[in-house]
Amino acid sequence: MNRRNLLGAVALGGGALAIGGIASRGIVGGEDRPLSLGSSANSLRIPKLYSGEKVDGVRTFDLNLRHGVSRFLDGVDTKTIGINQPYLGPTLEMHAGETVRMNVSSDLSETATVHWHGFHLPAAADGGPHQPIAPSSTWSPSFEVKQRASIFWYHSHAHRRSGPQVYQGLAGAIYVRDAESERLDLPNDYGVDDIPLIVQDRAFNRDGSFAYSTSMPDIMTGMTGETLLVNGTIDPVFEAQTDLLRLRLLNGSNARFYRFGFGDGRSFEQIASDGGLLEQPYRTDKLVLAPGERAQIIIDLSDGSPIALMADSIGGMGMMGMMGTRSDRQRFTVLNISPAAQRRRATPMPSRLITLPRIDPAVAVKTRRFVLNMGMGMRMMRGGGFTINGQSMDMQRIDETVKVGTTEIWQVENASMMAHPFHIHDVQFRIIDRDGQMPGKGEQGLKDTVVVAPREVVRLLLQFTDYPDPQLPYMYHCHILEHEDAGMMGQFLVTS
Ligand SMILES: [Cu+2]
Repeated sequence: MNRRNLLGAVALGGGALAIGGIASRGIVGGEDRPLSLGSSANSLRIPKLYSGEKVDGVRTFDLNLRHGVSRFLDGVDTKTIGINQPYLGPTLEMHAGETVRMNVSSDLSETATVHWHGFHLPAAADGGPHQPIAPSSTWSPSFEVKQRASIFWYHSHAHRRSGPQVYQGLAGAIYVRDAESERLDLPNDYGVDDIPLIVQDRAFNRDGSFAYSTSMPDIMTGMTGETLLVNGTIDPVFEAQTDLLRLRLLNGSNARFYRFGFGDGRSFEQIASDGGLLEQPYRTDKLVLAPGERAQIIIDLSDGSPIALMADSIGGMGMMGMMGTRSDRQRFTVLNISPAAQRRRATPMPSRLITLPRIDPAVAVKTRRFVLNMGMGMRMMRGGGFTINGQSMDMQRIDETVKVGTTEIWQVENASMMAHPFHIHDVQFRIIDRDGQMPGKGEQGLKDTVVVAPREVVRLLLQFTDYPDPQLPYMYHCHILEHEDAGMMGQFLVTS
């Protein structure tokens, strides 16, 4: 931890003491002891920023998957999974153009994987179900960071076990930096005015354990819970030291969709989508993120009043709601923001951010259709109902083969009764249209996960620029993790 972040952490701890007398230990991640988190007004945990070590010019990260114990609720412990810590992992910081090596060791009792969500990399380094990490073994992929600056994330993608492993905590954020974004006058001070928010809903049993369920209704709707964790914090408070605050929102939930907005209805600037900055800030007062999606926003606190980032639970359920057994909470407080009396003054926001290349959909050599469906009745009961183009995931079957160096249109159609976030590995794509209409301004940048509503047709433009491999596939799938685990996933090769 550098000095700046240490000061930030101390300031946060002080804020928490002023508000609720909550113990300030465990605010910055990285400790192995159980975290002391009460049930109200806790300081927001900021994951430790971890930049690895340069070894022979390669930025090297040592990541250890482990079982842990965390205290989210008063008086009871929760068994969790974390990376280098009891729950979740550090925020990995890396730079576009450099080579990284990830030494991922596992002390877990079951096979896991770590997928670098949103990264353009060789299939062998992707961390999908074909790169299992057995207990007591180490997986060490190396790849060049070819991403634009944004928030990405790493999480379990184990075959049929992504849902329970991510639920227990096998996830963390990645900050990719690049020269173009660093030149812009945007809040950029990690833990001070640039904050990752990993938003996850969880259900707990009375003994404190996570209530992860594989009942049919929970698989159909995806696993939801009534308690919101933000970076592993319940009811978090953040004391802002600056007028402008940049929040990097990551929907790390297994299944819940959120519409974010502020309690007082104020507008904010959205500056980035999943894979990078938008061309210009987009002023709005609401923002929808499905599981897997990210966005960055900048909020102006110069009026000094405390505000709350809220999230309404939306979508997804559709007609499935009537089949669910648990009540569904509709509105969550994500983060209480308390501006400090002394704050760094706001500077004007840049009106332009970056320029993205224009790609003409007419250059696409092929259009592929992907029809998402959930079979009903007996087929669903037997667990074979989650399909893409009528087929459930089969590790031995290659569904699509793409030629390297080509541009394609992928047309994703939702034939089911609930919305699905469709995620594609290896590429950052652009949304051409939704039912023939231009996507909203917040979706006109780089994306790797896209919501497809019931009966909607979404067309995506993808460029497959490199990394041919005749054998190892990439995945495409629904990012409701219970749907992915139940088979709503397929595999594509990129070949020369
Ligand atoms: Cu789905």
